[in-house]
Amino acid sequence: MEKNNILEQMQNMTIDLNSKALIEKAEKDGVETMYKRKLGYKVQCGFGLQGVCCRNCGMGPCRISAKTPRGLCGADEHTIVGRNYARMCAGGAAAHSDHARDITHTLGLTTPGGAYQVAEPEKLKEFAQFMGVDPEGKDIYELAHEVSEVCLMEFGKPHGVSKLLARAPKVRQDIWKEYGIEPRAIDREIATVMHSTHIGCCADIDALVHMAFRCSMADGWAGSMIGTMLSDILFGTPKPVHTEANLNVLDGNNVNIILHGHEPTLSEMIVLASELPEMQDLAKEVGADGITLSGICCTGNELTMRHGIKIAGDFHQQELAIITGAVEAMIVDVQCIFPALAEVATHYHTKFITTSPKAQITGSTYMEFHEETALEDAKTIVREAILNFKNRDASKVMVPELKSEAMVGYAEEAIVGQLNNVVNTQIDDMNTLKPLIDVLASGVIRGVVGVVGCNNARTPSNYNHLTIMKELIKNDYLVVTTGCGASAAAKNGLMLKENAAKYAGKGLATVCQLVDIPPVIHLGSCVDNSRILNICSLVANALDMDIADLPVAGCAPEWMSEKAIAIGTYVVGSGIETFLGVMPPVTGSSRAVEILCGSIKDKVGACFHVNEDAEALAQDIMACIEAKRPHFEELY
Ligand code: XCC
Ligand code: SF4
Repeated sequence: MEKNNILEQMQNMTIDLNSKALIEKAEKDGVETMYKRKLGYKVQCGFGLQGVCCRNCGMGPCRISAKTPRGLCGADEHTIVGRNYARMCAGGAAAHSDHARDITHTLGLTTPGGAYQVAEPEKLKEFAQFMGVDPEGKDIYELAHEVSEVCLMEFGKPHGVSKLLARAPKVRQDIWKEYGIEPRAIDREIATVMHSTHIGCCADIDALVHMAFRCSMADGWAGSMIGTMLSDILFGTPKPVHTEANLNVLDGNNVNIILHGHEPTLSEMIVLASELPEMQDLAKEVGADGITLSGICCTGNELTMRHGIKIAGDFHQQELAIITGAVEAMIVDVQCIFPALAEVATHYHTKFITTSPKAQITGSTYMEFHEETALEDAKTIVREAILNFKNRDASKVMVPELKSEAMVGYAEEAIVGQLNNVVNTQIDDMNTLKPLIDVLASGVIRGVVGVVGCNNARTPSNYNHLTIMKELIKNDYLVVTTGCGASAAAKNGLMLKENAAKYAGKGLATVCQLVDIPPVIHLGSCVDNSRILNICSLVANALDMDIADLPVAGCAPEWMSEKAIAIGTYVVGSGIETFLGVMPPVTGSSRAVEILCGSIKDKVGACFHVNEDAEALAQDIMACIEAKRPHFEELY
């Protein structure tokens, strides 16, 4: 292949101009990136793509084809696809929930004046009450520890179903009961899927899908919901705040520290540590002007939501960030971290620092982080980063030109409150929700769409996200977003009220001006998709409706992780029609496709819709919401 041709092909795999510039730099520097590796994967495995490869036992791998329609044990394509799909849901639920478990333990470690404190005592009291813990007369830290214990039980309690289901409208709870997908203890649902998908267990596609739903429900309506709630209690409920996004946020004269991964327990401590005078002084001593923190992936989302910390980039920009040559340290915890970062970092001075026993990576600098010694650990890590500044090689530095401004930090309270012209109101009655409901019911805003999730190398990075978001807001659909979708929106100016007139339709643009919100609203990390469940529940409860009656939809235009599949599944399970821009590996089973994209709707009131053409997917979403509107308006 001609050299220029290779470069062009790689650059065509992203629409981000900073990324294109850095892909070129990577070529010059002789560094391999995901974009280069993708070229080597011209043809992907057809069995894998269709989900019909089984390696659940040592007699396999068995692969279903016309000539071999059954595995050695006799499993057919429906069984194999169903088992693989259920295992993806279990993987995703495990990741989100294990993250939530760590946050829950951290709440148990809070002390007055300690590294971890209770930032939102009122929210804690309210949540305690909801979880059946009486806050009356208790010291706030005593209460925090008690709530921590009660929440930990949600992971492994021997009896009963998730307590958080009670947040949903009663009709919805009845639907779950009827279909039998009320999740029991989180760990139990995950273990049950792993057990049932072992060789010689479940071999019925309906039962496998059912199990996948129940497990995913444990993610959305237990793990993720606890994760978000306790993160707010520990670190503060996000409030609207200004930030900047894309790799130009790296500062040429500062020590650049990028935080990448997911759990705020680590990143919040790095923020604290880096603000200490001793660290600022040390940065000056080594010749820098100061310290710039920025984030990638959901750690970036958590930090920007709570502190306005700048968003360096998304999942597909993690290697490129190091290739700028301007990063002293990339500090990671868990999830979505390319192992490739270790190799990329060897070409530059960047320290690639892993911190979690759950995500150790060969070739990284491993500095284990413990919540018990959080601030000390964070200081050690930040010091390591600062001292690395002297190793920066100016001849290798190229910080690309572009960044965008954005308003972020819209928790449930902020969205509802902003529409009500009061930030951080208590969302407890019809009055507070009325403005939101009114603009929806009148049709000034046609509907609300959660456009969320990852970047996937099977589509040009960011293309599907932006195409769909722009089309939706142009037609007066309000977009809420989390995860790497949120980064895409922030990088491209969609999170600015000032741009509403340019991108949004007349109705939405007017609302944006009136109540001071951007047309695309940053709702947080992927765990924070539970905020979407909360808002939908609040609105449905206020109107005495089911979530499935609301003019809302979910969309994951570039999903790639197992977490995203679990999210999609619990969103469907919650009665929200869900649109995917990338086909999940289920096409090998006609039955699986039939159920997931069709008959599951009879059980839960919604299903999956897949269209790999982003423009067409946007049209599908709008058509689906429009079809819901008459019924919604009638009920209203
Ligand atoms: Fe990971 Fe959460 Fe996906 Fe981004 S969106 S690639 S899961 S960081 Ni969550
Ligand atoms: Fe093959 Fe059955 Fe073993 Fe899967 S479980 S690898 S289909 S024999």
